[in-house]
Amino acid sequence: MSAVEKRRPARSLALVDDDAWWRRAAIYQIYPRSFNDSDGDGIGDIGGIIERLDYLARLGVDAVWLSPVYESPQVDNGYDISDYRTIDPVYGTFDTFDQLVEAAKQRGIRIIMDLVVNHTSDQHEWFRESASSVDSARRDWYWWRPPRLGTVAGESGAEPTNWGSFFTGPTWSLEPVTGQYYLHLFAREQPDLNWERPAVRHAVYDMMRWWLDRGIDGFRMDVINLISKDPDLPDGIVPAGKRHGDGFPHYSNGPRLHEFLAEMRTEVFASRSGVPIAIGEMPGVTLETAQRATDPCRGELDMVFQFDHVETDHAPGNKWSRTAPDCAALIDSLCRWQEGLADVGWNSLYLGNHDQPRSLSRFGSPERYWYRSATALATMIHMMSGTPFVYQGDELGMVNAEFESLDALRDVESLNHYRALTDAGESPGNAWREVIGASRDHARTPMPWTDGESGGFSAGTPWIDPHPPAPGRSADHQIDDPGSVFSWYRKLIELRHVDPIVALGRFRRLTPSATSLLAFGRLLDDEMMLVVVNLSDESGTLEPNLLEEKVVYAMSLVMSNLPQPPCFPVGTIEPWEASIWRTPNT
Ligand code: ISL
Repeated sequence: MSAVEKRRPARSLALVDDDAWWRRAAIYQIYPRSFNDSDGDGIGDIGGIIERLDYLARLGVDAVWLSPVYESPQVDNGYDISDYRTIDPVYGTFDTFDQLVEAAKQRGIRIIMDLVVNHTSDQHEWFRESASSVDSARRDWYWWRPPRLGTVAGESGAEPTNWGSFFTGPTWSLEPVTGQYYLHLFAREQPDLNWERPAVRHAVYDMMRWWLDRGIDGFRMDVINLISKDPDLPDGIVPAGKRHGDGFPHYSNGPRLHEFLAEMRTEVFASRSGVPIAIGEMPGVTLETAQRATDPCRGELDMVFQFDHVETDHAPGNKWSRTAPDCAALIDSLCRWQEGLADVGWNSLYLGNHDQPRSLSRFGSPERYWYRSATALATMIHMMSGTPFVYQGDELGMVNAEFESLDALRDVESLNHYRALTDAGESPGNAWREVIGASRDHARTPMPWTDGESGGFSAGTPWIDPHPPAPGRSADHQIDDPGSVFSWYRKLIELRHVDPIVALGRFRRLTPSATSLLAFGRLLDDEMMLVVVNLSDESGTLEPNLLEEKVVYAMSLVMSNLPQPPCFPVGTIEPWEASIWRTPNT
């Protein structure tokens, strides 16, 4: 292989420079409830985010994705919205929200809202009206069905389909006023909107335009690949030993998904200056669907969140059945997406979010190699092709919490799952072990701004127990320490901004599959960046024939996470070593 390949002109540079600001960007996810509390009620809020904007500016991120702050009964911490055009009082008011947008803009940070439109809260006026009568003008805004033929409403098996919900139990609940069932793929308080109805879609587009007019820069769209369902709603296959059928093939990536996304693009995004970003969360998405959805020529989304790589440490389709971490599988999965979206589409790059246990606890080695494994994982993600996302606290090397009992958990998914297990006869001990292995609450403990019990998060009692980090690892210790995890993230983000190869270079894997030692190149014109990461507690060897010898030995070191930086990229690679190399700039 020639050392420095000519980059295929797959991407339009004009697009990169003007409209597609996000190709050069790093995006920070804030889970507002756990970020910073400004009013002492124990719950993070918008005022608290404003107080920490300088921290985000220091980190250097270009945009913030804000998990939902809309009015909500908070059954699923805001992913159950009762009014899309109101800020929940727990988080603030429109005044504080507008201040946030303005203060962020002054620091060059854009605000991206979470858009949860596969479902609403059951307290949303649309649903209340829909539920009130079979003749309601909004009846068909949601999915209503009578009991299954030959059954009586309320008896077991009367649900219109046999599907199991994401949050345990059936996806249908009986509504007593009309005696019919409504569909909810998540909690019973999260009824699914019926996107088959044009009025629903246009109400959503109208709301999205309204938000963009307020000065936000785009949306992260919750489970957007679930909005088109097979209207026949067929039963799913019941896996051995399970109570419910698998409805996923019938309610995900449905027949009208691409049509709806394209319509949304035209109705909401086209002709907007500043070009807002459209990021689709798509559990279970295939590479092929992601290519179609993010092909710029088709005009749907800018990027999707796929889940393959974060499913490498559990049984297929069952997050509760954890398997040993396998960094070789993690690497192979990420590389498959790098190669799969190399010519068409764009990757979003992440290891953690508010639904995943802490990535450092899953894939790193926080006991033995806390700093090195945190920085190695970050290096792999940030130097790949795509837009990197930093989940709050990952830049501080946060790890899973040490919850001791069920009372400490808050998440509806964890609590429902525990109840289902014990109802089915599982011992409390076994149920606890299963739940705690994968609980989303691990990622939802408060940000540790300072040392000490509540970590400077709140003057009151935090809504969920804090998990104080080891001494020296809170934000105030890390921000000015050039050898901290925070500073490493800051440098990675800076590198993306200053060196076009990070945003635009073509990805090329250089090491074979099935190993946790990864070397890859990023190629642009006649230049190359070389990234080496060893995701293992064992040292490894990188053979000099990785590239042409004269190239390997001419490369200069850009960053290394070792106290004694290496002279060459090849040879012995230390446990969790990460290094970035560059052909000399010409
Ligand atoms: O969290 C998961 C598994 O533990 C995922 O299956 C998750 O439910 C899925 O990725 C969809 O997540 C999104 O929609 C949910 C919400 O609870 C999540 O917080 C959100 O990210 C329903 O709105």
